[in-house]
Amino acid sequence: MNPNLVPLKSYREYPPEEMRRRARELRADLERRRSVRQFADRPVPREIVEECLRAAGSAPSGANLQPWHFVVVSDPAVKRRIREGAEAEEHEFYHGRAPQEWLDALAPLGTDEHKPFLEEAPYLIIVFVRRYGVTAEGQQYKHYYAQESVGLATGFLIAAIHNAGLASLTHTPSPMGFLNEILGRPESERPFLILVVGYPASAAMVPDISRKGLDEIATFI
Ligand code: IYR
Repeated sequence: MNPNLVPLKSYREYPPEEMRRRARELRADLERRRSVRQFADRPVPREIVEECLRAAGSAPSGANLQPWHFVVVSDPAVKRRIREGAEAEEHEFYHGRAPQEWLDALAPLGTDEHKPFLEEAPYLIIVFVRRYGVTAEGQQYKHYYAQESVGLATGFLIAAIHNAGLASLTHTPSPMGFLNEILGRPESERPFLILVVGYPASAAMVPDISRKGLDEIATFI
């Protein structure tokens, strides 16, 4: 097949000073983002979530196969079932499944098996990896770098939600198979994570953490 190429029209170059300013401003704004575990029950307009999902859907992916699916849950009854499923798994995790080293690493965060935010936040976005594609005719085809691609889309989503002025939490009860059942997703899809989305509670507390400096995370050669 011949490549199907069109001229690059969307690229914008900025003068160096503007480039510096933009790089600095986005860095400073992303540094303000914190994972939040206490949410207000204030509603969030659905269009905001839709726009953030469109941003996520613009992420690069292996062979542009876009191997992601996002299930947006606002129905209180479904949120409750997800909370129940997650808390059952988390109970196992905190009372036996997790090695002590893992529990020690989590201790500064103050997390436990109770996950009220799964009912309190207005939206749960369950991100699924489509392990393979299925055509309209039911033919299966391979996805490439599916995990990596969905990780990239999730990063875009988290940044878009932050940029819109909302808080989020990446939540990964393990194992997450119960989400397929509750949400009616096929065996071809694997839950990647739950993104909890909403306004932070007015008295929300967050762990007192810091980020590694550039010297620690990057090497220039
Ligand atoms: N899934 C558990 C444990 C947990 C694991 C990691 I890695 C974290 O960064 C935070 C929590 C929970 O949500 O409590």
